[in-house]
Amino acid sequence: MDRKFILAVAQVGGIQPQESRHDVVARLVAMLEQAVAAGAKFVVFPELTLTTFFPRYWSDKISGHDQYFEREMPNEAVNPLFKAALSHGVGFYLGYAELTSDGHRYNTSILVDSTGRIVGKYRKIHLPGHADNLKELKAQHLEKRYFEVGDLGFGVFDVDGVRFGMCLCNDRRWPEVYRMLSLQSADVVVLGYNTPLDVPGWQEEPHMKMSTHLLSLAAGAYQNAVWVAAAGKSGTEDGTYMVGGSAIASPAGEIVSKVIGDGDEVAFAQIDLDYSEPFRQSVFNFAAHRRPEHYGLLVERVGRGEPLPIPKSAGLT
Ligand code: CDV
Repeated sequence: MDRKFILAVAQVGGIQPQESRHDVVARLVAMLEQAVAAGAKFVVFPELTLTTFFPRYWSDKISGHDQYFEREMPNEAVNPLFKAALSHGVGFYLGYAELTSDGHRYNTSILVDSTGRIVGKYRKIHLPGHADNLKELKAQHLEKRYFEVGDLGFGVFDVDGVRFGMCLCNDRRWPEVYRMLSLQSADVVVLGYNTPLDVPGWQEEPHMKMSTHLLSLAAGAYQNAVWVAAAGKSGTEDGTYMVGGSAIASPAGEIVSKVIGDGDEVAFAQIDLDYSEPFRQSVFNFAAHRRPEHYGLLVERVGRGEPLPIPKSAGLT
């Protein structure tokens, strides 16, 4: 890819539990072709793209939803997407549920380059929701039950000459994620998401679900001088509304492109990797201004705790 290229985010409208992967993949291919027609070189698809957002359903056995997991990637159902991308010479990001040959379940995403090779893999680290059965609720959020915490860390990968970092959904709300990726010189952070309007234990005004989503993308982009592109599932899935707003944020912290609806829709932005440079040379010149010797608490402490002791040299009694 050149220093300037067109990036697309392909939002996927609600997928019902009975919909087949073949039908979903046909929708993805149609959007990939729209993106190609607009000149895109890379397309971002959502988290758990291939099926309905199954962590809303309880199962007594962890394996009770294994029909929603992929045992290999690519596979017969997803091949048309790989083939279409290869024939057009575009790369893509895809999220899916992964069941490994030794029985581990992860919420996973991959990066595929323009030659159809999988060049990057990420397993979701910030798993939201709960593991217990809140059976009074129609839609639960059981990611903590069905997935293990990812074991691959936050990697940055070369895709056709551009450094891509990736994460998944809830990760986008955590500043540590973007900083981990930007310290490895990521140029673009891509992510997929599923954000139900109602999440057990998460009280927010409905409109805040959209504004906190966009705020997270813009803040991550600005504070790390990276481009951030996010594609969601949206619309109604089995009676549960999923927030849309698939968007691209620039290193200036602006949302420069965003879908307008909550169905299948592609949004585009002209990415200029050189646009990050003035930010990287000035206010966010990490090498010049970061002070890791004062950030120890970030890795020592997980939850909120007591204030740190004030050094004696402050002269306070
Ligand atoms: N799939 C997600 O990770 N969703 C979370 C919330 C809504 C549970 C999110 O941060 O969007």
